Amino acid sequence: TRGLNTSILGRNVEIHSSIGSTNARAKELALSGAREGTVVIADEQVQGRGRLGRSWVSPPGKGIWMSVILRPRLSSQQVPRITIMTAVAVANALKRSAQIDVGIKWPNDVVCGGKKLCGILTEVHAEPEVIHYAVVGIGLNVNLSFEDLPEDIRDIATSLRIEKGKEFNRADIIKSILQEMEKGYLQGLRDDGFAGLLKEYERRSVILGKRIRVIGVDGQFSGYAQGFGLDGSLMLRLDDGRVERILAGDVSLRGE
Ligand code: BT5
Repeated sequence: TRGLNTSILGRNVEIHSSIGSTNARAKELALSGAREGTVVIADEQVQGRGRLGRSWVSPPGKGIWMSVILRPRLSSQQVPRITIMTAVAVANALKRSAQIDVGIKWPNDVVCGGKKLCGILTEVHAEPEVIHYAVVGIGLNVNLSFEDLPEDIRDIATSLRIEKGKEFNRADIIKSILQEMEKGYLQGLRDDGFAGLLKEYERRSVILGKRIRVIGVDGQFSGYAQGFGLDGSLMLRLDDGRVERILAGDVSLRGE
């Protein structure tokens, strides 16, 4: 935490050389009362997780695999805001510490040249009106080479090293992510701050105004990505003119 310029996030950090999943560990800590802003970082994850039971490739020493415990004053409907805030924070941090311009693919991907550079996994323990805790997992490919990527994700994944042709110091990037996240957390998650944050999100969106296909919990939809709601949902204009509000799903840009 040397040189870390935050008052909440990262004041308490747990570092592991190898762990199953930093999100799983952070949830344990949150349940046993860990304070807000606690961060779990691992050099390697052997059971890194994505959404819906998918796995996250997290080889030793090559990326940022970290989870942050938050205790935001939001209702459970506003949970998607946390992912949006984090995506914007990662994008701003990457601009600052790696001089790279990235896009955001709703809901949880940070992308570069159409490939996934970073994935975000927000898990909450909540009742409808209150969130007891939220664990925000960030998986960012930093120094992986093309050969480090398993074959099955070579077409869809990238890293800072692949994009910029050089290696990066992970601690510097972690610090800027935590600083940007703290700003987003304190200013952007509030009702009056979130509209501004959404503007930044929209500016980086790679789907806004495009024709996309979404596989959501309520089925599959095709349409135009028209905008994002104040709860973090996606507004999709269907071919019959109706607008479908989608809370979570997987977006594909290619084809129909
Ligand atoms: C995500 O899920 O993108 C959320 C990833 C969150 C990872 C972090 S690491 C720290 C913390 N601890 C955890 O255990 N997890 C969090 P989803 O949108 O479901 O995307 C998962 C899909 O991305 C996989 O099915 C693969 O296709 C692809 N994938 C897996 N590993 C990848 C990698 N390293 N880089 C790019 N794509 C990857």
